[in-house]
Amino acid sequence: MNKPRPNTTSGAASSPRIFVAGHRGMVGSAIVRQISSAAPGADLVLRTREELDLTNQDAVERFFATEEIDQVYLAAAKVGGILANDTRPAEFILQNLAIQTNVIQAAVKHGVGRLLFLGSSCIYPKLADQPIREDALLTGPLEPTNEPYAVAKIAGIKMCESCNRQYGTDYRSVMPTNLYGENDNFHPQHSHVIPGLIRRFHEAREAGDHSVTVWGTGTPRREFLHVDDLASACVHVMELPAETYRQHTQPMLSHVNVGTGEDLSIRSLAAMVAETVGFDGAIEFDASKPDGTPRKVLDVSCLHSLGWKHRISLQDGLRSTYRWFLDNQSGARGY
Ligand code: GFB
Repeated sequence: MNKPRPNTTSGAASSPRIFVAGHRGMVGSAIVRQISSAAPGADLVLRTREELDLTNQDAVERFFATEEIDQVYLAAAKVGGILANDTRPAEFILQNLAIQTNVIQAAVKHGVGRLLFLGSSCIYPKLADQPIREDALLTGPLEPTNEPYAVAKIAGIKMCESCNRQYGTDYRSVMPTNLYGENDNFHPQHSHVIPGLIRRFHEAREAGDHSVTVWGTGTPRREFLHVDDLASACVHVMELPAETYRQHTQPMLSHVNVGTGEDLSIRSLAAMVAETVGFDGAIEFDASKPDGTPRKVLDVSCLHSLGWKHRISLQDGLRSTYRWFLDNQSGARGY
């Protein structure tokens, strides 16, 4: 099964052949930018959804049988904000389970030694102790608005751990906090909170509206990480020597949190977005919309001990994301 193959982009005699699954999404495209800037000659294998449907088991099997892949970044996923998760639960659990099962199974079968699975901080119990440590996984009930998505992501972690235990693979998992940045989805209903608010405040300013309505009570607290920071963390974790990664994790608990370790209320976030966009009207809250989990901030001490820390402040990240939105508005997803 496992052919000896190069496993890192740095220092290897020959460079590994790297498949970034989901390279047109916000996370996958940031990983491609990160790898390409660190190693301009990197051997990247990229497929659009039209070229390779990851929910199609036969197609995925044929792809791995012919492409001789050494490393996989598994960033392809069905994602969305609180309302999308709450109203389309079947799509979130079915598509995510299909994508990750097909890719992980074919990767094992065709000797991919190293794979990085991207999960989400919503895998943790709704009322987990804060900041949330990796070992809070499976210690309590999940947040109902995104339980199907979270169950799929938990299954992905367990698939990687199980393959490592049974087949000796080196499959790792990162659990990012709430993400934002360039290439995000700006759909008014299905997006996450930052792109949703950037669009709403921007359109209100353009229209000369006197107020903007934000979903929920404004009291939930969230932690936000810029996607370029996430991509840098993903490459960092992927390239760690196997022994270092193993020493910081355990066979049955092999995922690592990725975040800033800092959170703020949605009310404060809305004020920051309004300022970034230049909207100076009133901010109102619609408590009939779901709040979701009351607080979600990650304990990032494991990641720090592995030698990685975030660089982009929320203020800078909001500014650059708004600039990207202005430059790409008509082509942005969700328009
Ligand atoms: O970003 P968001 O959908 O992520 O919502 P979750 C975060 C908070 O912002 C919630 C509030 O309390 C929302 O009620 N909010 C306020 C808004 N205005 C808006 C808006 O215009 N759009 C959105 N989307 N929210 C998701 C999960 O939950 O987090 C996913 O559903 C995933 O599964 C993702 O894990 C990271 O943290 O609530």
